[in-house]
Amino acid sequence: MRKAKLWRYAIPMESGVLLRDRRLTQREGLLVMLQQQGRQGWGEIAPLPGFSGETLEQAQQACESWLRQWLAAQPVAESLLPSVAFGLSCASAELTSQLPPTGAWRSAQLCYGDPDALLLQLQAQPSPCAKMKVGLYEAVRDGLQVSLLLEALPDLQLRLDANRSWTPEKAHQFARRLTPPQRARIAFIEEPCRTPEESLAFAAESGIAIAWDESLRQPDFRLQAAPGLAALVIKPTLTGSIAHIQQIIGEAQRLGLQVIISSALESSLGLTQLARLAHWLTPQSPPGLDTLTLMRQQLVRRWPGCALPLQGEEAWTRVL
Ligand code: OSB
Ligand code: MG
Repeated sequence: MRKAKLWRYAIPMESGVLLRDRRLTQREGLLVMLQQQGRQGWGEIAPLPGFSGETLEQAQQACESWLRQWLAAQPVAESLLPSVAFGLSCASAELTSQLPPTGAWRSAQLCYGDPDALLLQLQAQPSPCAKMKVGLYEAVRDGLQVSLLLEALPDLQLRLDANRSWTPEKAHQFARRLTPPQRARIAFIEEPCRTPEESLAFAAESGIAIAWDESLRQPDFRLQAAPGLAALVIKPTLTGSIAHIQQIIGEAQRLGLQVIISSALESSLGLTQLARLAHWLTPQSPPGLDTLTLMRQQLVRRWPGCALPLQGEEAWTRVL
């Protein structure tokens, strides 16, 4: 006997969460629950505005039609919409116990707020791993800040993310503030320049390793090793099912690339599932999931140690 439920949720965000150019006041998405033979599987389907190709309405339609076929025990293909394929694959993987319970609960810590408090927090960790957004202010200032952080924490693993914001000149100004040993200590910088070609040229010139994030979702993208390319940052909500993610990770590993599982601002439900996925599929790489503090509530399940209140079911809208 199969049963399914589908709800819409909305979670208030901390004020001032900026996403590309828009302010995100609440995070909206769908919660799906599958039931079979006394077992339950949950999934979160949350297209990210400005990043996902699909809207929440389109995701809901696709999800409803998938669920109807599943309920009728008909063979049903993965949705072509990445957020739908991902959420439904999580719910299915929980039903079959394919998704292990243990999570990679230690993420790369996002650097924001008071720099002194940040230093203290990172110093208290056994093998600190941090991620800093760059390209929002002057490139020279970014360079100085990265240099300070690396000097203050000799065993810091540091990741940077420029979200394609630098011209080749800006990228060069940034790198000039760092000595060669400091450059070598940067694990990678995500998408330093506006095109993959410029980013690869920057890696070659600066000796700073790079990672693909946005480039992975370009229609003409082909996965290839390249000098200076160290890692892929995969956001499953923007990518597809667990099986699809496994396939990309396999290809990346054959090419010698590191893979980082990362958040697309999922709720605590999606984030805990991503942490479990990371523990299972990329155990060597701390995932990029430090985004729960941008929200005011948790959903369905708590992130270990997080004190934010859990949103109750009464706040959800049942749609199936
Ligand atoms: O810039 O990589 C980004 C989250 C949502 C949308 C875009 C981005 C992010 C993150 C997630 O940075 C956190 C991480 O990757 O560590
Ligand atoms: Mg990124």
